[in-house]
Amino acid sequence: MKKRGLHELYAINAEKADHTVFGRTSNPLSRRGFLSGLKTLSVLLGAEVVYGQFMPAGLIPAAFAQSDTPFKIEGKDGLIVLNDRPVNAETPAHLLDDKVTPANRLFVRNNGIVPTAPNPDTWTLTIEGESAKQSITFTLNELKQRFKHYTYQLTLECGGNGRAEFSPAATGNQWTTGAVGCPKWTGVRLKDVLQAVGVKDDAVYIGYYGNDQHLSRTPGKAAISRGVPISKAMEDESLIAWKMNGEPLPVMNGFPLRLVFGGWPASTSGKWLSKIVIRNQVHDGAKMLGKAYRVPCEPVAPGASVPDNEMCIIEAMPVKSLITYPKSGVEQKLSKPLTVRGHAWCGSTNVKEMFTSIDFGQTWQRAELSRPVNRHAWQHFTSNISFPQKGYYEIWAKAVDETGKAQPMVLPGWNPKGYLNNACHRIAVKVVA
Ligand SMILES: Nc1nc2c(c(=O)[nH]1)N[C@H]1C(S)=C(S)[C@@H](COP(=O)(O)O)O[C@H]1N2
Ligand SMILES: [Mo]
Repeated sequence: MKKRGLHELYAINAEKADHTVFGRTSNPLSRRGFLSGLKTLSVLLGAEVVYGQFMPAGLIPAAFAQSDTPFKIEGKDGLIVLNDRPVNAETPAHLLDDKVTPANRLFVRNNGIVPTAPNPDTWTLTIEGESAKQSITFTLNELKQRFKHYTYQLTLECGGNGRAEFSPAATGNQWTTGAVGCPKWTGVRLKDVLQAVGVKDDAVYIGYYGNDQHLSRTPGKAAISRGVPISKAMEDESLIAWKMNGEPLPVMNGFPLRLVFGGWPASTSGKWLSKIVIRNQVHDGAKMLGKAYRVPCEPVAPGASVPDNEMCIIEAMPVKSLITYPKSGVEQKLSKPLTVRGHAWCGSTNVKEMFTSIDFGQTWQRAELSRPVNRHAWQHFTSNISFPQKGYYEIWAKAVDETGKAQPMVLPGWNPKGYLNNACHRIAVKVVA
């Protein structure tokens, strides 16, 4: 018999999964069924679900939502591997607790075959394209010597982070919450380099090429070649980086050179960077077209088939947050308040307010929120939480951006490839006497 994961069961039919797994039913006519299901759930959790009457049906309790299988990738610690061909691995929420994400805790998302032993001494970066005034090839040393260095803390989040929860399920890596991180990056400004080469007036986009191979190993075929509009390329914080947290980039994260566009889908941040093209049209490289990194321009019904010409390229990532302490499933003494903490970010603006809830979103308590160290860096929150009685709780976290947009509590707009899930993060807490 094929073993099915909890997410898969819930993705196929959430209500049925509720019934199968917990004996819960959301049919209002059988409220008793729901309540007896809650009892089963409480037995499994080992505690009463205190606000159980508010708990949405068809919701996987956070206590069971994150798997914890350890696996080792060179230079990474505690990441959960979702795929080994190509290598893709995410970081459990409680291992993202650092304000600055250490290299060994930054997720890995590869579309092709990682270059073996890239040589920084012979590495070059070429800038060309129909909207470049000339073509220039820089060695790594020339780049470092010719342009001023800058360091920024920049948030990288894969456009598919959170995909695992979409229903109907979307194909691709089943990221839960861990395809995000915010290390410190050092490099030169992309705009300084582009301006040194010369940008024609008709430039609209840049595209990147990296030295990884397509999975088919077809020579000259890119695994991925994406980019950003020229306005994003010209931001001060858009970097060509060779360092992460003061050290050379890990091979898995693009050694020796990569782009970093904070706040935008990380697929724009080309790794093993060898060429940048300045385009007079929207870049049309691998994974720019069709359904890749695009969402329906207008909302669609879950499961709808959407023609390619009604799909729009994802730009800034939406407002989002993550609880990084405590680890989901923690036991907490009733007599002690719990200080939860985590990070919040938004691809286009800053996060303005942060809230937590212990009653499945019935009421919200304001959290303390720090300012970002620079644009496109994540912010940090803390919230002191007291519980009214012992039992099972979920702590939900909700960020609101400067335009007033808040994270949704349920899944946001379904889309064919499962991008942009910024639903509230939640953790399980068992309060004991
Ligand atoms: N050359 C190259 N650049 C790439 C990719 C890739 O496969 N090849 N993956 C992209 C995607 S989809 C993401 S989410 C980020 C992941 O960056 P990380 O592996 O350093 O976390 O790199 C982007 N840059
Ligand atoms: Mo990605």
